[in-house]
Amino acid sequence: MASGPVVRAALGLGGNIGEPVAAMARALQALDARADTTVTAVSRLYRTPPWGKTDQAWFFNACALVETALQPEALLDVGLDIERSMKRERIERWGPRTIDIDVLLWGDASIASERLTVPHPRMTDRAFVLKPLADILPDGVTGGRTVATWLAAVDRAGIEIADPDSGWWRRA
Ligand code: A4P
Ligand code: MG
Repeated sequence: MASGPVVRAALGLGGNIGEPVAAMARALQALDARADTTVTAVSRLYRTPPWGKTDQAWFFNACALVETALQPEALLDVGLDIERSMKRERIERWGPRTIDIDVLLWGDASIASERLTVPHPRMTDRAFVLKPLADILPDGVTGGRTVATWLAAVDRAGIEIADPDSGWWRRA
């Protein structure tokens, strides 16, 4: 697998069917267990109203920072493998899912390939991404503004803290 210098990347995790918290925890544990990737920070755990397609269950969401030697597409593939191993069913866009792992940021890189767009193009519109990301990277800059600034500009209505302990993912 292609690897190089260690870069800090930000990931967004979410899910709303089955046992999403256990799935997110196992995903982070699996990433942290890899020789090429270390989980360095995890947000609190949130419950969030569904965005986009609103007639579905509430989600659990969280964000994590990793230090990784994986190139961006390799990191995407690792996330997709983890999603697949948890039997996520890809039925409809923005629809229900066991677990979704998005690559939000990979260092300062801007990437627009067929399979990967980084920074994630919709992250700055989404409170369910920005709220947890602000726990761990409030001063991170994307699109010319900090995460905290983007967060202040979006509708945060309904978002709740489901677990205030950022160690939730080691216990689940
Ligand atoms: N892809 C391209 N760029 C990326 C990236 N930066 N990170 C490609 C991850 N994947 C990326 O992904 C389809 C393909 O996008 C991947 O195979 C990869 O090659 P997907 O997750 O199945 O796409 P999607 O879900 O159809 O669309 P999108 O916009 O990625 O949806 P999201 O962002 O996954 O959002 N409401 C709440 N409250 N909480 C949520 O977590 N999630 C969604 C889905 C909708 N509403 C939600 C939540
Ligand atoms: Mg996605």
